[in-house]
Amino acid sequence: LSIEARLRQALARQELSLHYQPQFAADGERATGVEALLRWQPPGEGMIEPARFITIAEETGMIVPIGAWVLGEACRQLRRWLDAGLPPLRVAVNLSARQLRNAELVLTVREVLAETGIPPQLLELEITESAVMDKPEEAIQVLQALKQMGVTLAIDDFGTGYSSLAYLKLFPIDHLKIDRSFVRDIERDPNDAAIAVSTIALAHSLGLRVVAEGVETAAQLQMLRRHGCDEVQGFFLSRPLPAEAATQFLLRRQ
Ligand code: G
Ligand code: G
Ligand code: MN
Ligand code: NA
Repeated sequence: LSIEARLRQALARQELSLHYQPQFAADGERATGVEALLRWQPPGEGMIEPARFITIAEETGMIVPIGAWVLGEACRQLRRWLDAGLPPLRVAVNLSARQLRNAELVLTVREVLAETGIPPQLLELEITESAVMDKPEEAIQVLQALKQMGVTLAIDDFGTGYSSLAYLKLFPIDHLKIDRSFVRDIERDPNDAAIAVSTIALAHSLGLRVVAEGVETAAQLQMLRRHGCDEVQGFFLSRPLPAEAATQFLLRRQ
């Protein structure tokens, strides 16, 4: 079977699932949301990480139906959490460039929101800097349509692509996620520290909230907090968890 056919089968046979990585207010205490991360578990095989199939899913276009499933599943999970009495938290879903260019994205999001009845602002869509900068004039229209529905929009992997905050300000973005490559050496490398700190300051001056990803140590967390980073995500706080473990985690942290 081609990988495209295997992916099609994976979707039909429910071999895909989502793991959820909690995000926290910068104090590291209160969970503010989760990022949904795709996993593929073919029967009798080990878990296949997205790094090994996302590119192929994008190239073949399979990311469009897979991405629609991810949007639906993430919102259904949030519905279950809200119904279980958890305080409102955001669920963040990664979108690929291919999805952003697909005419049906806006419709898919509208349908998922209607079906699950979750407050639109609790759905966060993460779009990489390179995906929006690929065809900025097309991206801006899609993002505006999504924003009109009330969803939260985030730029993912910020700092790894080519864009300026001034340009990004033209997009209806709410959050900026500092790429983990700048967080990794934030204590040792003055350049990385300067990039993180000035990104936080500039983002704030433009009215954007900042999420730092890849926080792996207490010292990184402390430094980010000291410089006013709003939210944090990373292995130090929690790894991505299967739905059931994420539920237990969130119930303990509420
Ligand atoms: O979960 P992990 O760190 O292995 O994710 C690797 C990459 O796959 C990340 O860049 C992440 O954004 C991407 N990814 C994870 N889940 C999804 C998804 O549902 N859709 C898309 N488009 N990308 C995803
Ligand atoms: O590109 P994106 O930011 O969507 O990538 C998310 C990926 O980052 C997930 O696959 C997740 O497993 C991974 N990740 C999350 N937290 C950490 C961390 O603290 N350190 C590292 N190295 N990877 C992380
Ligand atoms: Mn992401
Ligand atoms: Na990222």
